Amino acid sequence: MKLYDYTLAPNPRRVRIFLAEKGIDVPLESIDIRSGGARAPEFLEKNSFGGIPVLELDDCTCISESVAICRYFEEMHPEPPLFGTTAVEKANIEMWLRRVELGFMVPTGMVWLHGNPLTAKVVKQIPEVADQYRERIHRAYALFDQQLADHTFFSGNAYSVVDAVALASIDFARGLVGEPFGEDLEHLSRWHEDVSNRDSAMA
Ligand SMILES: N[C@@H](CCC(=O)N[C@@H](CS)C(=O)NCC(=O)O)C(=O)O
Repeated sequence: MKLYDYTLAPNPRRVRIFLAEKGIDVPLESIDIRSGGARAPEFLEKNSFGGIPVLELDDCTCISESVAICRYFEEMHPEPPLFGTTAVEKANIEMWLRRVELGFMVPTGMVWLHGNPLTAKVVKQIPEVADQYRERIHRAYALFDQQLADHTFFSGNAYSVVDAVALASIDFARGLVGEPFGEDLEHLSRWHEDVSNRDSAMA
């Protein structure tokens, strides 16, 4: 088994954080996405959509999509449960995963593509598109702050896969994309400090 990875990319980091929380060790193989490694014909045989992370099992089955890879490991190693145990917990975690993905990571990706010189060759950049999505990033930050005002973690009072996904996504937005959350968002700041201080954040 191996996980195709790239240290600086946010989506493989989600999986690395998740695995660290579970205490699972998986060999990593780095794919240089900057030189198109995840779009090379031999890599497209592992993931026809391109992109990393990809988990390759010993029988050569390949699983892509960061959250799908996390779900695989949840099934194989149920403890500690990071996708919830009751029907309500599972639904709540799914709800927050979709909110982080669709309400935050999609806008972050659009600002990255349309507003960053590093991606100028990837798309025909439209600065107004970046501006619109930048607003959505900050709207999502405010909603996250509201949720974290009375919850220790994103989906309640236990650490879950949402925290792993949110930390990797938010750190990408704050860092490479250049859209940090404001210091006035005290609950989001408190959560960020807490989850960044866990050993898994270094994964
Ligand atoms: N929805 C996918 C996104 C995968 C993705 O966009 N990966 C980026 C790295 S964070 C990538 O490989 N980019 C290079 C490329 O697509 O060629 C997931 O959650 O795994």
